[in-house]
Amino acid sequence: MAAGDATLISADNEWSPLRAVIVGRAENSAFPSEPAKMIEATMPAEHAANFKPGNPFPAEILSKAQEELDNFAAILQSKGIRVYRPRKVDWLKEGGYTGAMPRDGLLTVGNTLIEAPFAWGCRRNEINLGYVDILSELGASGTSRICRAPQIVGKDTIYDDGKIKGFGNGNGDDSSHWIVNNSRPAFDAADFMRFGKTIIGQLSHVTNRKGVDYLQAIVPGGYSVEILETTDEHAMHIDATILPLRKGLLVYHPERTSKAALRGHDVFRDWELHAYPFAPQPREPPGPPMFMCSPWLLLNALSLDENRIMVEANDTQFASWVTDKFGMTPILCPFQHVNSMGGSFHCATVDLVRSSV
Ligand code: DAV
Repeated sequence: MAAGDATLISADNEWSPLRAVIVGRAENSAFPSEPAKMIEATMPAEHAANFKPGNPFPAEILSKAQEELDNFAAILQSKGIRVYRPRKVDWLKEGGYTGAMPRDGLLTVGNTLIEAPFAWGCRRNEINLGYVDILSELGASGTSRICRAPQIVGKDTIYDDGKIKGFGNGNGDDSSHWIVNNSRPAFDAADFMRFGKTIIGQLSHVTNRKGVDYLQAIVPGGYSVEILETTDEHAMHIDATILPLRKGLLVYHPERTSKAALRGHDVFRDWELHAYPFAPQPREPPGPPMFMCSPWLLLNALSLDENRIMVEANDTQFASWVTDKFGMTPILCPFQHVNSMGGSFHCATVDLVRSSV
């Protein structure tokens, strides 16, 4: 590469030193509106009534979440990480959800940034509305590749006949477990993580078999996509199920996957695999409600490198555990209003460059 020709997209894993990242923004976000069966399958039952068209998140949550995101972005910048922010969009007016959760819509694999073919209709335009400036800047470098999501031609039939008939291991007859059918490729990028040349993902209520096949077809040569067996009947995003802390060391949610399932993948053959040993406690009021997530969101940490991870300021038990057991250095950062909107540090970011070590 010529001197000065910066690498704008290059990430092969989740733990090498983070050099460039997208950090989301919260303004004007609204509860996503999708068919009731999708909301019932994926969202906490006590908050289901909020998921209707034209319903903004409470103003105080949005303003505090925006402060948290800005503060988080400033922390990353202070550590020498290049931070990109999406456009401010009126998601309420657009009938969309948010600009705070870019991880769901964009997946970096090597030098390629892949736009997710969202299952959710309300998110179909999210990347177009919020991220085109970033995509055109990154795509102009000549050293990277941007793959936009395929157009849906004609009527979207992804919800036709989708229903839960019973839950198996998620690897059998796809359509029997999930709200979405297999009529077109669908995935959320947050259902996948990079482990070198192996991408580990899961089938879920937003990721179908055709989505996995499509991803395999467009990743750069030499990368392969493997599906982890999970037992999460509400599955939507793998990033509160597994958390790699560094090369060779992974923490997992013991009710959603198992050491045996992980060991089934060659990439984990020599890894230390640790079930997180405590039941995460729900946050108590006066903290904001977790409208969209379980307390296991504490596993949704973001690694800055093989020692440092961003952890929500309330998750002190988790922070002590990774410090005492693994010698990690957690960076505690307030993020509970972002959590309230559906994700934590991993969800709210897209790694663009992680330097190889
Ligand atoms: O445990 O509620 C959160 C994943 C968010 N992307 C959970 C999964």
